[in-house]
Amino acid sequence: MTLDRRLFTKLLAAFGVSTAAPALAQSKTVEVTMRQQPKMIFVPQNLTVSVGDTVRWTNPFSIPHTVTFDPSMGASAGNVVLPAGVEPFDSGDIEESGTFMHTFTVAGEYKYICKYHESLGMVATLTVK
Ligand SMILES: [Cu+2]
Repeated sequence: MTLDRRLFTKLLAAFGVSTAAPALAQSKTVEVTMRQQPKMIFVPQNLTVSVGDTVRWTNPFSIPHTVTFDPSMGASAGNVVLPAGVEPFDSGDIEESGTFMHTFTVAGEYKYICKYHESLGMVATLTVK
Protein backbone atom coordinates (compact mmCIF):
# COMPACT_ATOMS: atom_id res chain seq x y z
CA MET A 1 0.00 0.00 0.00
CA THR A 2 1.15 3.53 -0.70
CA LEU A 3 0.43 6.49 1.49
CA ASP A 4 0.16 9.82 -0.22
CA ARG A 5 2.39 12.51 1.15
CA ARG A 6 -0.42 14.90 2.05
CA LEU A 7 -2.26 12.24 3.98
CA PHE A 8 0.96 11.26 5.73
CA THR A 9 1.51 14.90 6.79
CA LYS A 10 -2.06 15.07 8.07
CA LEU A 11 -1.56 11.89 10.05
CA LEU A 12 1.61 13.27 11.62
CA ALA A 13 -0.20 16.50 12.49
CA ALA A 14 -3.01 14.48 14.09
CA PHE A 15 -0.43 12.94 16.40
CA GLY A 16 1.08 16.33 17.20
CA VAL A 17 4.16 15.91 15.04
CA SER A 18 5.15 19.00 13.09
CA THR A 19 6.77 18.47 9.72
CA ALA A 20 7.90 22.10 9.54
CA ALA A 21 11.63 22.54 9.84
CA PRO A 22 12.62 24.45 12.97
CA ALA A 23 13.77 27.90 11.86
CA LEU A 24 16.11 28.44 14.79
CA ALA A 25 16.90 25.05 16.22
CA GLN A 26 19.19 26.44 18.89
CA SER A 27 16.90 29.20 20.17
CA LYS A 28 15.79 29.01 23.77
CA THR A 29 13.63 30.78 26.31
CA VAL A 30 15.41 32.65 29.08
CA GLU A 31 13.61 33.60 32.29
CA VAL A 32 13.65 36.96 34.06
CA THR A 33 11.83 37.49 37.36
CA MET A 34 10.41 40.81 38.52
CA ARG A 35 11.07 41.12 42.24
CA GLN A 36 9.61 43.55 44.73
CA GLN A 37 11.51 42.50 47.88
CA PRO A 38 13.91 43.62 49.18
CA LYS A 39 13.77 46.09 46.30
CA MET A 40 12.17 46.52 42.90
CA ILE A 41 14.51 44.75 40.51
CA PHE A 42 14.73 42.56 37.44
CA VAL A 43 16.58 39.29 38.15
CA PRO A 44 18.99 38.86 36.50
CA GLN A 45 19.71 42.54 36.10
CA ASN A 46 22.27 41.91 33.36
CA LEU A 47 21.49 39.20 30.87
CA THR A 48 23.11 37.96 27.67
CA VAL A 49 21.14 35.93 25.13
CA SER A 50 21.64 34.82 21.53
CA VAL A 51 19.87 36.19 18.47
CA GLY A 52 16.61 34.27 18.13
CA ASP A 53 16.21 33.63 21.84
CA THR A 54 13.01 34.52 23.65
CA VAL A 55 13.02 36.23 27.03
CA ARG A 56 10.08 35.57 29.36
CA TRP A 57 9.49 38.00 32.20
CA THR A 58 7.37 36.78 35.10
CA ASN A 59 5.84 38.83 37.90
CA PRO A 60 5.31 36.48 40.86
CA PHE A 61 4.25 39.27 43.19
CA SER A 62 1.33 41.59 43.77
CA ILE A 63 2.62 44.93 42.46
CA PRO A 64 2.17 45.45 38.70
CA HIS A 65 5.33 45.98 36.66
CA THR A 66 6.13 46.65 33.03
CA VAL A 67 8.82 45.61 30.60
CA THR A 68 9.47 48.82 28.69
CA PHE A 69 11.84 48.98 25.73
CA ASP A 70 10.47 52.36 24.62
CA PRO A 71 12.82 55.33 25.14
CA SER A 72 9.88 57.77 24.97
CA MET A 73 8.48 56.19 28.17
CA GLY A 74 11.66 56.49 30.20
CA ALA A 75 12.08 59.29 32.74
CA SER A 76 15.87 59.38 32.52
CA ALA A 77 17.70 59.57 29.22
CA GLY A 78 19.92 56.57 28.83
CA ASN A 79 17.82 54.18 30.91
CA VAL A 80 16.10 52.82 27.80
CA VAL A 81 18.40 52.07 24.88
CA LEU A 82 17.77 50.08 21.71
CA PRO A 83 20.13 49.10 18.89
CA ALA A 84 19.62 51.12 15.70
CA GLY A 85 16.56 50.03 13.74
CA VAL A 86 14.79 48.21 16.57
CA GLU A 87 11.14 49.21 17.05
CA PRO A 88 10.29 50.29 20.62
CA PHE A 89 7.94 48.00 22.52
CA ASP A 90 6.26 47.83 25.90
CA SER A 91 4.49 45.04 27.75
CA GLY A 92 1.78 47.11 29.37
CA ASP A 93 0.94 46.19 32.96
CA ILE A 94 2.03 42.74 34.06
CA GLU A 95 -0.15 41.76 36.99
CA GLU A 96 0.55 39.13 39.66
CA SER A 97 1.52 35.80 38.06
CA GLY A 98 1.54 37.46 34.65
CA THR A 99 4.20 36.99 32.01
CA PHE A 100 5.47 38.81 28.94
CA MET A 101 7.57 37.27 26.18
CA HIS A 102 9.66 38.81 23.44
CA THR A 103 11.93 37.21 20.86
CA PHE A 104 15.08 39.17 20.08
CA THR A 105 16.16 39.10 16.46
CA VAL A 106 18.56 42.06 16.39
CA ALA A 107 21.96 41.87 18.06
CA GLY A 108 23.14 44.70 20.26
CA GLU A 109 22.97 46.33 23.65
CA TYR A 110 19.55 46.98 25.14
CA LYS A 111 18.53 48.78 28.31
CA TYR A 112 14.99 48.62 29.60
CA ILE A 113 12.90 49.64 32.58
CA CYS A 114 9.74 49.05 34.52
CA LYS A 115 8.03 52.36 33.83
CA TYR A 116 6.57 52.50 37.36
CA HIS A 117 9.80 51.79 39.22
CA GLU A 118 12.53 53.22 37.01
CA SER A 119 13.36 55.80 39.70
CA LEU A 120 13.69 52.99 42.27
CA GLY A 121 16.31 51.30 40.13
CA MET A 122 14.17 48.88 38.16
CA VAL A 123 16.49 49.21 35.18
CA ALA A 124 18.21 46.28 33.46
CA THR A 125 20.49 45.52 30.55
CA LEU A 126 20.16 42.87 27.90
CA THR A 127 22.90 41.95 25.45
CA VAL A 128 21.87 40.06 22.33
CA LYS A 129 24.67 38.46 20.36
CU1 LIG B 1 7.96 47.77 38.53
